[in-house]
Amino acid sequence: MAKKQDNNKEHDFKKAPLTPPDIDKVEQVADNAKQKDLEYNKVDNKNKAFTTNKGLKMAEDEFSLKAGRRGPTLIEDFHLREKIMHFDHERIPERIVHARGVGAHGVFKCTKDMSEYTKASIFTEEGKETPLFTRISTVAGFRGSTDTPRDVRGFALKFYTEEGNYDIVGNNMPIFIIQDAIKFPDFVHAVKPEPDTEVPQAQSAHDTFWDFVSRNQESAHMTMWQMSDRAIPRSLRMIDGFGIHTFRFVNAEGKGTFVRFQWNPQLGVHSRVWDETLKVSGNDPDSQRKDLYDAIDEGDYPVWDFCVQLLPEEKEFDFPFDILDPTKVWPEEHIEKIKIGEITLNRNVDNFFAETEQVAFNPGNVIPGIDFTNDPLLQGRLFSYTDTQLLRLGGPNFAQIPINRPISEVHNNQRDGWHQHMINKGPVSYHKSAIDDQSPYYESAENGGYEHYQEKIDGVVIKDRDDSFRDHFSQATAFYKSLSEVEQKHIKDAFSFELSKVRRPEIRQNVVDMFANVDEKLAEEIAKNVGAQKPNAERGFDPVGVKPSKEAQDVKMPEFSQEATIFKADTLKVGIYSDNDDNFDFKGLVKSIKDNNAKAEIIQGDLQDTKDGQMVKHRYETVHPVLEDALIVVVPEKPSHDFIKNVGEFVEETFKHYKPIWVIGDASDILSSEQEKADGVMVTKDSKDIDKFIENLAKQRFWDRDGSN
Ligand code: HDE
Repeated sequence: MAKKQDNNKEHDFKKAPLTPPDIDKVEQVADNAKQKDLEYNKVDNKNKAFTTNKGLKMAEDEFSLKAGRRGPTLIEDFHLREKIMHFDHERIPERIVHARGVGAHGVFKCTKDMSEYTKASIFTEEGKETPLFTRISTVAGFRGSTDTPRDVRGFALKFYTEEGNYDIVGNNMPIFIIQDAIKFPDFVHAVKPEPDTEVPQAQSAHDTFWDFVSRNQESAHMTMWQMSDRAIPRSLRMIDGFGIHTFRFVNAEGKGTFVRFQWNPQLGVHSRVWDETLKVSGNDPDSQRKDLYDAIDEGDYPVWDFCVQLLPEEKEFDFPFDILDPTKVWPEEHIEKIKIGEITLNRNVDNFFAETEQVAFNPGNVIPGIDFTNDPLLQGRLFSYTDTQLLRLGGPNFAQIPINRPISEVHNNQRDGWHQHMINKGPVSYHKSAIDDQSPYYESAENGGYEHYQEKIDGVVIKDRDDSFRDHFSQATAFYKSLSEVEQKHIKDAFSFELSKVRRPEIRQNVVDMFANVDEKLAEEIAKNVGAQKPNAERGFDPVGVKPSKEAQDVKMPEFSQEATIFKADTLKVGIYSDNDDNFDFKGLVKSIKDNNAKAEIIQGDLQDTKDGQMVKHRYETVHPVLEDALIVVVPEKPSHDFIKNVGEFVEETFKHYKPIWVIGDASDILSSEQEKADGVMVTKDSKDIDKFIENLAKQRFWDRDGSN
């Protein structure tokens, strides 16, 4: 008999039943006001009676109401109509950019009191924790596109502070492709699939993108980053985040300080190689969202050091670049980076649509102590995000959606609109009023009311930008020169790949001419690969720009080379390629890998546990070697046909992508003699040499392997 539901019982949302793994997580964030707030909307259908949306219990949900068993369906079937109506409206417009993304909850912990510079409460008390939600995305692809195109990653943060929501809507690269918001639609039209054919999907390797780049030279610096390894991250847990724009900190005395934000992963910044990325895309288009989801689920919470660069207002004009220019970094050589906090992602979403899809970021969401500057790109963004949410989320009340609503109270005279959830009481919805004691009342700045920074502005109304924004090449060159040889080669290869896909030869020529202004040799090598003539920097220089000064070009930015990043074995995945019949001590090997904080995944012909009881994660057919960070081949005494048939591809691919290989047992049929001698390849009789292997794993890539990186 069906269980009876007690409808008279008051629904206590706070005591909504939790499944066992969730209880642990809720415990960890028990002091997290946003998690508690979200509990109010969580629904668990387990052991509940089926109802319509109006709460009517239904006896079944499989047949529409008909006139006769073989007859027509009746319009009075409210249940059918409700269900189909809801289904017909399940989709909302995807984001025009950053459509594909993954969300996670976390916490920001302040590690340094910054009250000298800002009164923003999240930055002024050491040890204070603030709940946050993040969404990490690709830019160009549609919502259903692959996770691993060559693309920038969006990295948006929503801090649920006691003073209201504060958003930093950033990217994994420190600069942007244009300087002025008015160009954004042009850029996006150029990079998205071409409008006549709607191809290519999630790729910049096509004519319109490169045409845009070569006709808009402010894109030079960002394009160099986009062609760098940063655009093909190993994992979303291994990317930086940058606020990009120059913002303003304001302290309790009203003094302003220019500030730029960035957050750096404690796992280091790591990338894939291009050939590997292409294969990952085909083999697991969801690889990066799964990677983040699994890490959080398994308790491997990713952590970022949250840092600022500060610049006193008096020093605004002391640099060879304009500090408001979003196509320029603030090199650490000029302005030091200070760690002020940590971001930890520690909870997955419960529902992708409700949280990740409906979250609405806006760089205009600020709190007292944070203000804007005249960065012309930022100014345009302040308009765009509210506008886009209005369409995407279907009305002006999107701030009431659970993932978007603040943990602080909301009181104002705004009323009505689609999907209004607040039931405001009383007759007053205007200011000023003698009824209700002038409520809601205004709060002074001293008591936490937001007041805009009183910047003095003096200028003529003009459609132009300052000459200080016109040097487009110096930092592009400085970035290139700051990279290692391997990284530089990857940039050359990326340009060559992309331009080879450009059908119009004149665009290829325009691009190499333009990039000869970044580095002549680089441009020449690309030109050779893509059938262009010897590049001509003069021809490729748009005289709207100014030539870089020597001072600007000579700046060093070693902080952006991935050679200088953190290297650890933590959370990296080791594929243990082996045979079902083997008597090997898998248990011991798996344990020692785990003891070093890495992951072990046994790969065999079928999913039967190993003889010593270890779980087999993949079959040879269901995992591609590109999805593992390193390979251990456990060679059995009598290898099966299947083992021999597949081992070649695993070794080849892992070797070709410069990753560690360890053959345990007789390697004569497994490795060529060159492979056996190569860097990062180990052959041993047994699994005792685990320490050496872990060292290799932490190193991740052995670029010297064949000279063809
Ligand atoms: Fe965005 N951007 N953007 N953008 N952006 C959007 O807002 C826009 C820019 C960034 O995970 C849209 O809700 C304009 C810079 C991220 O939900 C839209 C300009 C940076 C996300 C929009 C820029 C970003 C967006 C699309 C030029 C890095 C995803 C859907 C002035 C600092 C947020 C939406 C998420 C999303 C407009 C430039 C980052 C249309 C007009 C610079 C991470 O409002």
